[in-house]
Amino acid sequence: MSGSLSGKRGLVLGVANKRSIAWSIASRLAEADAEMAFTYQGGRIEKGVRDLAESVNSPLVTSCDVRDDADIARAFDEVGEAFDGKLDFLVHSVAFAAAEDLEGRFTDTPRDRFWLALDVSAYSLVACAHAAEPLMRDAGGSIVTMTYLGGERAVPRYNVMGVAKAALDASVRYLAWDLGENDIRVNAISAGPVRTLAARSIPGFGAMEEIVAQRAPLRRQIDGGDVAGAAAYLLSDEARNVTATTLYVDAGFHSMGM
Ligand code: NAD
Ligand code: 0WE
Repeated sequence: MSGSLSGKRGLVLGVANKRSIAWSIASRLAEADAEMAFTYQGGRIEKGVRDLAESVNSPLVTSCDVRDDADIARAFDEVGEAFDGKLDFLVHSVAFAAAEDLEGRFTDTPRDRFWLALDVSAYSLVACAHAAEPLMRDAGGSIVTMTYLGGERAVPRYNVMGVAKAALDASVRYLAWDLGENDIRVNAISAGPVRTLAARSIPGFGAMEEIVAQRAPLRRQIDGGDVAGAAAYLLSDEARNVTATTLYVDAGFHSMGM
């Protein structure tokens, strides 16, 4: 298939397994003939990520812990080498909070785990945008990150992740201003609950999916494919004048007051 993603080169952060939102996006982009490098965190998931990457003929799979500046610099150096110093897009699909902070009370979040959640889930976008800019500067580029309504409104138990998403959302706007002068766009996709492996481990996740299916205007749940379609649009030239925005892929749930 050829289209406005054909021949584009990108980096995808955040594939852990085949259910990851990052993988839903990557497999859709591969169908549109994009070429992608992948980073993963930790040896435990390396084999799985390598197998997935191989299935879309990826030229590069490398580890990257986004808490580590040197690791980010090395990974982006490798990307530059694999893609002749050029990068068209970046998919940032990374978040982490300690499991105990996604239950119970936000009030109980200790200082070190507050900063851990913000480091991995918000600052990492700033660090990656900084590293991507030199590779995107000549031809322009598109950066997409994944956010959630819990950064704008209080969602019980989303807690410190909500605070991290608020920081991520604001970072999107400031990055869009800075990088806009080099024709680099920065946008977020706000997805409703998607049944990824990480999400399934969250107590009460099934109940949240049901609430969305009852209350959202479209009265149904969303899946990784829905998110992938939105990402393909934002990463394509079709979205050439779209930046600093949030595209909701949540069956309309965010619009409701009751
Ligand atoms: P996932 O577990 O598949 O993806 C999260 C990724 O973050 C994993 O690949 C993990 O390896 C990576 N990660 C964690 N700590 C890292 C670190 N220190 N360095 C590098 N990578 C690290 O789960 P997902 O649901 O696909 O989440 C992807 C993104 O989508 C996240 O930003 C999440 O907040 C967002 N999101 C998810 C949902 C949902 O319901 N699943 C809804 C809206 C937004
Ligand atoms: O962003 C998310 C979840 C991201 C996430 C998931 C985990 C599970 C495993 C971050 N950190 C961790 N840490 C782990 O140890 N979502 C939007 C999905 C989600 O998570 C919730 C939600 C929703 C929706 C947690 C509580 C309430 C609602």
